[in-house]
Amino acid sequence: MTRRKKQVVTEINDLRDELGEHNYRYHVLDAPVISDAGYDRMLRRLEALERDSPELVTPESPTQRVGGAPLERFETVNHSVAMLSLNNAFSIEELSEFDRRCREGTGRETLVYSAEPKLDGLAVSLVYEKGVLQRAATRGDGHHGEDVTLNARSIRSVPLRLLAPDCPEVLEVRGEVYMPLAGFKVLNQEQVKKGEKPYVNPRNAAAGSLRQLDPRICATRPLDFFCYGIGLWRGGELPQTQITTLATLRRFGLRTNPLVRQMLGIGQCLDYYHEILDCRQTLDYEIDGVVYKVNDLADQQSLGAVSRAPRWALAYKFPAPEETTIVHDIDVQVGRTGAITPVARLEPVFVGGVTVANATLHNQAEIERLDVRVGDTVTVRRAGDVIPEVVSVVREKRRRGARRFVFPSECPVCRSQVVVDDGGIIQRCVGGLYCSAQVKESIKHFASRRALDIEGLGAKLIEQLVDSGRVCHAGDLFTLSHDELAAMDRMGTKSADNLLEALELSRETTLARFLYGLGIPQVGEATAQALAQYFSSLEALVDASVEALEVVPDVGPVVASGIRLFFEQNHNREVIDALRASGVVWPVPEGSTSGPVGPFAGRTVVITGTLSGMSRDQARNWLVARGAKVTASVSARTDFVVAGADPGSKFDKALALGIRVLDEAQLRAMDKNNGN
Ligand code: JCF
Repeated sequence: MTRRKKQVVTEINDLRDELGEHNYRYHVLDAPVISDAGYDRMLRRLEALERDSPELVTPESPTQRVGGAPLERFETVNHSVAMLSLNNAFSIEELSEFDRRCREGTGRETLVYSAEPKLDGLAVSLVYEKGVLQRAATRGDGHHGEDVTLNARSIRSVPLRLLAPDCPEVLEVRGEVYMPLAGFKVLNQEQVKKGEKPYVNPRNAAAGSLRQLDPRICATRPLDFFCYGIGLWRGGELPQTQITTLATLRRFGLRTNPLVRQMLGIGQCLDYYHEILDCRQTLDYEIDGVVYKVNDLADQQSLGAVSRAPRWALAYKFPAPEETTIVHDIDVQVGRTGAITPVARLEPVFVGGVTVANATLHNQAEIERLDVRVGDTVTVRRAGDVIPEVVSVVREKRRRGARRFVFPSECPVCRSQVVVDDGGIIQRCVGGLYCSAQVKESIKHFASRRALDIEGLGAKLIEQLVDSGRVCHAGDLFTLSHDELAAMDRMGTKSADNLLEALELSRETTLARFLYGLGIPQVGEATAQALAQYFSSLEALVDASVEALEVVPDVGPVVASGIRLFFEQNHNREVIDALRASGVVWPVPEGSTSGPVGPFAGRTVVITGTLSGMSRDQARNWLVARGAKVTASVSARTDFVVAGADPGSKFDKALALGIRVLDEAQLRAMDKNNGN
């Protein structure tokens, strides 16, 4: 290398280090030591040097934040450690209950918690290898998210390269991408100026920006990032508490929320909640509560997680915002299980960041309790992702002529009788599959994302298919022809093609998804998962006695009888038979799957090569007994591959797809570590 070139290399490296340092000072420490203009000058100098020596450009150079051609779609990525969401609490009672469970679970008299504001943004995972950002992904369903690397790279507070030389070999950081309020205002002004629709709230704006396929558009959006924890940590020593984890991440150059505090006991947690509630208006971002976490990571491990949320963390939500508006009408909706819900049709009102035109009145008893009448002025409340509800009537504003609502004695859709159910609370149509409203709702549920995930089968199409008599139950979906679909309203050859392809794809499912999709009363996702794990086949489940069902975790006598009753109905069995006859399949694990939901619950695993400690069959049974699904081939849905000696093409495929590969020792370590 010439002396000149050496000088260039040195200057480039120095500039990158300095720019990295200033970026850190600006975004993480909030204590810049140079002006924006000074920063820009250095960046332009670096750009000039790189232009003259393009061979010296690296992806993590500060000049490389924005780039790449627009994508056609986002690739799917697997989260090798599931990205969990948080359980919510809305009252002191629920908060104390959380504390009690955590103390009981850990055997400690008083617990240390971390506390932080709960941002209203989007959870994102960032993977760093040897300190360099490799991948950014959205949470998605917790197991599979979308690859948004190019967009995340344009967020200035996301470091392309970590600062500390002692960062682990592989580090997966988790945090929240959000849009600061000031930036949100400016963005919406620009949207309006361009004749485009403004975003409803900062959360939607952040989500809409991160989901832009053209990285240059996302780069113009004012996004920011706070990290709140780690997913994967390979190599080096793991921090021992949540607080030290955040301090360590901050040292690595990642942005953490300056309002994070350590709390001793639930009393201090409650004080913190009030402090944050009081200073909420002064923050430059939207929050909807505070998050508490058991501070000790070993305690977190021993508490574990239930279905989609950890037992060691809690979001204590702020009271939901309320507004007043007018009830123009009250009518009823018939749900999937026949439950008839009265709904207030409102003068549209902006509450909790969205416009609300309908609010639930829950049931007849609630209408009586509120004494709500058509024409009344009412208070409505919208809590985050919860359905808006009518809270109270403003009695002073009641006008003469306000009309009482008469609850229908027959189903407004199928004219079947309405009976009172569930301890006299819920009104239910007894029409069952005779009621087209129930049929439509159950098909919507069957096709939904967490069930069979049939893309493109929307509510409008389902309505047409049922109303025309062509589809009477989910099993009929798979008998639809191209011409039949293309002839429906708002459909054409192309959308018919797409839907047929989606139907084809959805046929290969899992037993858990299938069971969830059937809409058995009281069987949600977690219970469906537990049932699928316990019973090796659908046949075994269909024939299971109430006693056998009650052995499954979280299945009590009521749920067990509900499941039994469901499978005793001939029409339900017919639908199941029709579905199986039309080729709906799922992988059947070999050997027994009986046993508790294990450390590998929900993971899809592939085995390749010769293992030393156990045979392939033993390994398969070992994994299945711990809750894993063992499949034969590697796909985007594979969570990890276990590789022994002389691995085959599955190994290469895993590498090509970026899927994690474990050896036996790592597998056993993961088992000990409860799947992490
Ligand atoms: O601020 C948040 N929205 C937030 C979400 C903060 C956290 O500490 C979280 C979270 C989701 C999951 N922690 C987990 C485990």
